[in-house]
Amino acid sequence: MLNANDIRKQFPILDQTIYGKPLIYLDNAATTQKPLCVTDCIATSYNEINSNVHRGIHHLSQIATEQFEAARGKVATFINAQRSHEIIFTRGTTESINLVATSFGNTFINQGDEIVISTMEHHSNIVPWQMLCQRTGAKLRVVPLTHDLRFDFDAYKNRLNEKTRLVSVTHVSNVLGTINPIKEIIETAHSHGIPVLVDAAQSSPHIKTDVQAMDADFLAFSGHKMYGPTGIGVLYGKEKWLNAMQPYQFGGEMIQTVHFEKTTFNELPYKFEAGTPNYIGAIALGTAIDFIQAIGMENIAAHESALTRYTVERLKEIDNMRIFGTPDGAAISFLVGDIHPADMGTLLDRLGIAIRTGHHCAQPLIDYIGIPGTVRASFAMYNTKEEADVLIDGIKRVAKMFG
Ligand code: 7TS
Repeated sequence: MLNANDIRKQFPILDQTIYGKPLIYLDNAATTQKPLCVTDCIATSYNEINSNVHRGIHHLSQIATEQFEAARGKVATFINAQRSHEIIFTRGTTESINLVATSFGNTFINQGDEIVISTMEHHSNIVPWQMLCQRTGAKLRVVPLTHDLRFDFDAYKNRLNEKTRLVSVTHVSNVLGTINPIKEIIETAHSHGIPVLVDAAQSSPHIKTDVQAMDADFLAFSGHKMYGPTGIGVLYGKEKWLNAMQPYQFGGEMIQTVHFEKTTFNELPYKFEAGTPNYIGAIALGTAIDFIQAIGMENIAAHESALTRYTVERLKEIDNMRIFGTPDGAAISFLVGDIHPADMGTLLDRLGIAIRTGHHCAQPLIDYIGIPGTVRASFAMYNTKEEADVLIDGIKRVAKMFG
């Protein structure tokens, strides 16, 4: 088991007051705070080894390149990828999904083809496919949810047919905290010969990611949601798909030879990394992964699940509490009576409690449930039971104000 109070010492931002109250940071699904080792790594990298990667013959460029490629290796180990050239550095989950929508889309999607997503997707796993469908005349098919807001597996099976070219689903819902049966989802798609993209933005910080065990064809996640810096993320893709796909962006580094008559493209992973990459971000993401590994993913998952279960039980003490779905990840969405989520959020903020309100970039899900939005508390490894208690007291106070 991990000691959250010890871990907090690595996160100086948590040690502050907001409106005179100790900060209770429960907006980790949006972004996590960064430990000192990550911010130190960023400063040290800029102060000591900064130099553009893959182009310099000089010493610093070689060190920067080595560290950048070592970070790629750490990511590969972290998600158990077979080959480190299956790791593409991107800006984050959003760019990773856009990359696949563009490159896989341009290569494999034609009029009449179908792409399957679910009702609980984040906008960044909806809109890129919607735009691809508009461009190509393909069709977006959406898997509904069961009455308890879980992925409807029977409906999913019915959505798959000979026209389906890709399934793209989230592993963990950013709104409901539901963990989807990703292995079974992939197995079912594969039995029809359909590849699957996994949106791991909300799972990579919380549960062990193993692309080989789940047999994912693509997997996307963001560094900033797992204690790493902003502006760096990952697309994992099976070599066979990445090799077959057209490049995403064009420019330096992604080419092999350029002549005005003809250009040839670089090998993986560089084919998909046009321009100067965020190599310092990647190096610091590697440090964030070291940090996570030192604490242990199993310990993190156990701590966050216990905290989520405890908070759900305590939330149930509150009159007119509605908890949406089954929060088995590290996020809980709720409403109290008819208190608007924005009012709840504003008043909790005055108590130093940072939570998220609204549609959480999953508007179709919120419409599906038929509510104006939710209040969402989401946990990280540094959150404590005491903080959950402060949240509960805060909600009770707000509820009392609204009578
Ligand atoms: N997919 C899921 C499941 C997400 O939760 C998010 C961000 C994204 C994709 C996009 O990630 P990005 O790093 O590219 O922006 N989710 C949230 C959230 O729940 N609140 O703020 C951002």
